[in-house]
Amino acid sequence: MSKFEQTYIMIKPDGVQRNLVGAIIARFEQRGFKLVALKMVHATPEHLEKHYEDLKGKPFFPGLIKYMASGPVVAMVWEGLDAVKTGRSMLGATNPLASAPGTIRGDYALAVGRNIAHGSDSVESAKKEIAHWFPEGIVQYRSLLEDVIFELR
Ligand code: IDP
Ligand code: MG
Repeated sequence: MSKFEQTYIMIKPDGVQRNLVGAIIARFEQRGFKLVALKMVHATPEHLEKHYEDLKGKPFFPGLIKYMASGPVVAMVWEGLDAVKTGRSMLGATNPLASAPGTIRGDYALAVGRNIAHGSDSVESAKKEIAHWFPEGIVQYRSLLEDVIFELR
């Protein structure tokens, strides 16, 4: 297991349709995070209901599942210092109207129900989400940039 935290980041169907996959990946790469898993999936409603099980009962839940199942998503795991919290701050607020410019949602989105990307909200949910989307496991490798990006010694 790596000494660094991992977070589950997912480009939602609107982000894929709008050709934002490369731009979003570039932000995580440029920030200094290491990509340890990546795939495109057209998820089933059942898989998405499990991913969003904490939101079952919310009035927007059926619409959320329909939106997320409407097309493929890009599922990723990014690793690095404080990956969960920093991933969330790079995404911006849930409602893009409240997201600061410079964040992913603040730069690319306008509607809460079409907010481009997902990021885990805690280390515990990151672990659950990574296991849910990558049951096959993630990739282990040493980034040669680690010595440059982090104060390891
Ligand atoms: P998060 O994605 O910022 O963690 P959550 O509260 O976990 O926000 O909600 C999950 C997703 O559900 C949001 O990203 C958004 O796509 C959708 N959502 C949240 N609140 C609303 C709403 O009030 N209307 C429509 N969709 C919503
Ligand atoms: Mg959430």
